[in-house]
Amino acid sequence: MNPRLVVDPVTRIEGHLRIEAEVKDGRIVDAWSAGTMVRGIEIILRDRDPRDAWAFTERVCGVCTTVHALASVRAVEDALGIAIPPNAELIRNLMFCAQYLQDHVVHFYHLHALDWVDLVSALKADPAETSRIAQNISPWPKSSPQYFRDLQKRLAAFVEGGQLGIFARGYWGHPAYKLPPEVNLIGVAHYLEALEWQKEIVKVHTIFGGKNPHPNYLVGGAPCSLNIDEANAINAERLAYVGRLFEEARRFVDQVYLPDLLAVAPYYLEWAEIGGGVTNYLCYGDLPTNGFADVAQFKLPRGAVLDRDLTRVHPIDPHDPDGVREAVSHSWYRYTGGDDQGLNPWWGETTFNYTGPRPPYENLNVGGKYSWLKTPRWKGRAMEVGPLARMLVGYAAGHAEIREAVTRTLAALKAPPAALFSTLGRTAARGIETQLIARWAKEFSDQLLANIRNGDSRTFTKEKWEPSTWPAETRGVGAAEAPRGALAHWIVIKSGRIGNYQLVVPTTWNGSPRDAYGQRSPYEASLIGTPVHDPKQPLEILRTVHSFDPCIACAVHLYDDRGEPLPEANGIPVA
Ligand code: NFE
Ligand code: MG
Repeated sequence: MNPRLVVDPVTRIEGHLRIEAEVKDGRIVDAWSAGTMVRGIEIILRDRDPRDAWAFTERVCGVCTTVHALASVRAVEDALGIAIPPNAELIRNLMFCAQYLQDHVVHFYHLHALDWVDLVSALKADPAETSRIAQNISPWPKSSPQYFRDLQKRLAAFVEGGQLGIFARGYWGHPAYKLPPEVNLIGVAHYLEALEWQKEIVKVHTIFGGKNPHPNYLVGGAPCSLNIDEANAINAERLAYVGRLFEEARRFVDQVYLPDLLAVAPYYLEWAEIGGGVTNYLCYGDLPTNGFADVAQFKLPRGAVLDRDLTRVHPIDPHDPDGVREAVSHSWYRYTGGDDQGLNPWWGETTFNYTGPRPPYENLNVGGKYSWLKTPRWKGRAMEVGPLARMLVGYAAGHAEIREAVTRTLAALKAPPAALFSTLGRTAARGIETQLIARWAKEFSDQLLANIRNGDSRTFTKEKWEPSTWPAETRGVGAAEAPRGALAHWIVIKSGRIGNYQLVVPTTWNGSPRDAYGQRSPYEASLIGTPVHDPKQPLEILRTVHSFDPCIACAVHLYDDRGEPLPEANGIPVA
């Protein structure tokens, strides 16, 4: 028998992730996380026009669509010293908020909920009792006994027809599912409603960026014109539409997402003691309100929490060459100066070196290289990034709104702050954050309207647009908070072209393999101690891994049309 439990592919995520775990006496004692798809974006970018980089990097991923474009234009603006007009900042913030609202809601319902909600158990629910519970937790109107009865009939026809489709291989009936049938039925109802709703909020991207996924960006501003009275511009009618989309989003978050989170969590409070993982948390911060240089005015604060000490926030400087470094000791890459040295991304290298087993194989060679993700560290430490990191850093920084939202949620769950350092804490933090984002979106859209009314319709600057005005060599960092966590792009511009370009993305931080010192990254660390009731149905592994919301496409990239890693990429055979 395989000595390790293997989950490959992990589903309900973005990309290709493999988890191997050693289980002893019903608990995980060691774990390995591997991205099984190779990246190439950093190679594709070499020698291109830096003003085009956003269009390539944005296509790393269609899930966190837009954040890589944002990090990219910021990197170029940082390198060239370009300050964007206030309206461009607001438009970018609004696109950011739309992205978070969609991404977090979709994660909760479509990627994570079925780890906690037993779809098949919902068939046993009493529709009248379901309605009573739904009306007790929220004023959301779709809550009549008839509504739930109809839904249950549809679900029953689906299950009896043997056509479970994407739900066919679920672990339905697993004893770790604890919700009463009625709460399961509410979960199924909102799964379907969220699917409908999420296609609305992304229209914000089509208004400001022309399309979704992958809306347009612009070095120096935002690629749209503002004019209240002009039919082809962002006019009063479109701005009112944006306002309505955000209002509906706020209602959905306040009346569906958060009540569901608070209704489900009490059945799973043991998960507030499972899945903590590493003890350090990092945020670059985002949602600037006075230019990206004025970090103190960010809505999402920058900083690090170390050793879970919430009394202190440590400063983070993305420009510090000794801050973020990436090594490839256990990654299928090669560094010219040795794989164990951490390289700051400005000097980063992307050279493939596949030494892994050929399929079919039983196990990864975890003593050697075993992932396409590199291993980033901040001053040598493994850092968790994401909603939990943002809420912890905001809380520790004394950010009033974050503190209030975190405290209120903990009080509702009767849980101490230490409960945050867990699988449940990660999932709760994402919900808390979504609620804050929904409020801030309104502030940004009001501010944009006020600016236009006051006669400011500028959305971009042409300053430093011409490469003839650029220095012969310059470097920059574009830092951002993607939904899954701290994201930054490092760029070196030489003679008007990209000399080097490196992305260090949230899932690289969280899902990376061990470093040269054997320190585990967040996924691997968080799985230790996780119970596994039945190795054939590792539901518990999914709970913890999904709580991070993995996106492996962001973290690695590129396959050829037969599914083989590109053999001659970078001029070096990969095997
Ligand atoms: Ni493809 Fe991504 C986010 C980024 S993840 S989803 O959020 O950046 O690592
Ligand atoms: Mg990279």
